[in-house]
Amino acid sequence: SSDLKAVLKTVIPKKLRLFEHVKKDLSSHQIDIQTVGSVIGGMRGNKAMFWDASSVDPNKGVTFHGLSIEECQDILPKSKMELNDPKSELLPESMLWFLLTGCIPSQEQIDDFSKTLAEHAQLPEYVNKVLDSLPKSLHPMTQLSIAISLLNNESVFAKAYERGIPKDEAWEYVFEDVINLISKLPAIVGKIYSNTYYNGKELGVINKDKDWSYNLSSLIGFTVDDSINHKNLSRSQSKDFVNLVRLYCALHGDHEGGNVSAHATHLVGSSLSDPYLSYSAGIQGLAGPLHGLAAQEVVRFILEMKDTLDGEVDNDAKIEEYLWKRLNSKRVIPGYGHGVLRKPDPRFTAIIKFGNNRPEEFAKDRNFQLVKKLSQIAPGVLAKHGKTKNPFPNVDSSSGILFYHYGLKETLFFTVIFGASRSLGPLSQLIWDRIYGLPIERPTSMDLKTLASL
Ligand code: FAM
Repeated sequence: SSDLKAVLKTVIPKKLRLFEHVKKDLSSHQIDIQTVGSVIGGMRGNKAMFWDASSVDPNKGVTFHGLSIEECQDILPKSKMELNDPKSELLPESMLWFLLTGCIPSQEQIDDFSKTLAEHAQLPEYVNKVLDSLPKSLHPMTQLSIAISLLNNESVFAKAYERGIPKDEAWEYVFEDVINLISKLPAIVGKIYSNTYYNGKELGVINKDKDWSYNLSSLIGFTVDDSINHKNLSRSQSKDFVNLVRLYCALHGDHEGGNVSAHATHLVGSSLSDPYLSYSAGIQGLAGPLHGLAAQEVVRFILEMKDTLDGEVDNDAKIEEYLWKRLNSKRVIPGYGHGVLRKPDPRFTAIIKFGNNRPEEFAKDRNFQLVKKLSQIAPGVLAKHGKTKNPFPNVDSSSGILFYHYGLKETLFFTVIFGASRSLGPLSQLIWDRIYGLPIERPTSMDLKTLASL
């Protein structure tokens, strides 16, 4: 990571100059009009946060420093082992580098960076022990937030702050914590998976010559070469699971600042809680069914629907009927709708493309076919239902069913992978929050009597 830090240092002065200009000359510039609707309506559409690395256009979806998903797939480095494989996907560590610095890393920089991450992957023994002591029935997302909180014990930022550090040095310690935390996520994810579903059996290894997603996949028993006892697991032999993790994690890394996980991380970090505590808060937000937990809800929903349809995944009328039943029982259609987007999520489209490009795997997968069919039918039904402002599929609509296809069938676990990936953006922003020296976040609340008397 020393190289990443060196690159970051080269971009800081220019950014700081721009920030100082904004702060000094534009602070009283009006951006938005505050309404009562926004105060009681989850601040929807309120331009009230500063977030630099990604933005979400209601019609075009996410861009990362202005680049679309396809552009990132074209430009950002892949695994050094698979340079000639056209199906090899961009690496999440390339996305992290890009989000943090705004610079496109070279292949060599990413090869080194993957190695650095793998070298710091090992968990302290007390983290393993606490995870081992948790009940298997504890939701994997709760386990994830516990593990990340525990690492606060390692925080160099927290220790430095206690010692006393000048404000403009804080980011360097935060940087160290962030890289350490992201390095350890594959091992945390692997440990939670093996404890919850395989009695703590070792399912794979950290290989220092492999990338972050490869190691994550290995630790949950998904790499053909490295996995221990691979033959005993019901797994697809395809190495494409690793590519799915790469694509999924790179795409889920950031989605501007207003979503619950990003916002929670930023808010908690603004009180100078260290990155472990801050991101643990983000994870707890991601664990809500209207946010990241939709990843698990969609798969349960698709499987249930397929059962009800008795395998007739082409039967439009039956699908419509199923959707209406769900809506009439006042339940949401998981994987549809969005707080900002007003068109199909391009991340959904990218994941569907991943499946379409692999007909040998997915052409006969009826769950995958149902996901695609649903994306044609549900928007019409939701539009007729007339409530949601966006009847189109969001990111969670497609991804889980692809994991399921490769043999990752424990639905409650899907959001944990989302949790590993969402670290990239919010933790990059946290470093920048400290570089800019942003203040503690402290909006003002209003009571009902005051609102009613307006
Ligand atoms: N099915 C049924 N009703 C829906 C709906 C859906 N998929 N999406 C929105 N609505 C309803 C919503 O419940 C609300 O009803 P009430 O007025 O009775 O409260 C109404 O439509 C207006 O909502 P909205 O303004 O269009 O959406 P919000 O910005 O309030 O909420 C979501 C956005 C994502 C929470 C909402 O669309 C939803 O609940 N979707 C299903 C869950 C889901 O897929 N979440 C994952 C989102 C994903 F992008 C992520 O964060 N990982």
